[in-house]
Amino acid sequence: MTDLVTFGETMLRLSPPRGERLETTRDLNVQAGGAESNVAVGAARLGADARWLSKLPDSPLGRRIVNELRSHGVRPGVAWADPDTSRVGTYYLEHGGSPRGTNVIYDRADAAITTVEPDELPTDAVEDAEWFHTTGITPALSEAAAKTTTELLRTAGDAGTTRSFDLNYRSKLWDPETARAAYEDLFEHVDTLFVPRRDAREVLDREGDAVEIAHGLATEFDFDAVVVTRGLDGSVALHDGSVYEQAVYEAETFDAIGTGDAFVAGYVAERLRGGDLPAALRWGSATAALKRTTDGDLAVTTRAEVRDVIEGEDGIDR
Ligand code: KDG
Repeated sequence: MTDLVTFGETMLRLSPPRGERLETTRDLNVQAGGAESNVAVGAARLGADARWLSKLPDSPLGRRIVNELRSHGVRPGVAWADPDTSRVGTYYLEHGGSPRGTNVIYDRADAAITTVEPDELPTDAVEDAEWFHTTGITPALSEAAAKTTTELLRTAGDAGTTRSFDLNYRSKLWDPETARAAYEDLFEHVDTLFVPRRDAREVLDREGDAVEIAHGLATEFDFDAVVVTRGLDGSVALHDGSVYEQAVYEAETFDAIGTGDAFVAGYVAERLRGGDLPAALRWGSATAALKRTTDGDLAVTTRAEVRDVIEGEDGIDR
């Protein structure tokens, strides 16, 4: 049995050296990036048997993505598309050039995944998994991707696979009203919801603090667990009527992209090992802290490093 299956688009992430502008740089660093594969890599690095399902052109660029994910232990389940009629999505990341510190430019319209159909994917992997994870990015990509997301969540539910969904609202892909309607249709197929507090307020139209938001969502949509992330204010989870809080572990932020995915990876990896909610929050928070210290979307960590963060072993190894 597979521990974890994720589904979603993985892009090539292209970034100029720090401080250089896209307009003028001569160099672009190439990495794989996509919320769902970021989770698969993070969890695989922490010992989970992780698969990731997607659709890519059968081209050097598509294979480039698969090779990178494989190198971290993720088993790909890819529908290969005709390279003459399909493309890889890309995203450009400038460090600098924006008061927020980073600037993301998507070039992903009509990427191969926008035509994905469930019967092109190894859906038996979802039935055979303990946990299935996807995010609110995938249904924003196209009608076909949205339908496939619903179908895979339904398949997972029928098979008794635990299903988690990270809201991951992306304002460059759709507007809050359209997103909210799509999310709410999917919620009946979700057991664990991860939602950033800001998205809960601005997209799901929720009021109050994180605990009130979690209670409201759990009551309305019957989630088994709701995890509200609050950036540097830590996270709050509601499960079986109990509320758990977790602070962030201090870390110098080198690259914040992928931090939320690292949190999910640590959380899910610990739940898969039988950890309780507080332990899962600790693993999520520690994996996220480690991710922030490194370049790239991926949480390239080890179990020992995560444990050291949790246990406060933050000295320098010499
Ligand atoms: O969570 C990180 C993602 O934002 C990044 O990997 C790119 O998947 C991505 C997206 O669609 O924004």
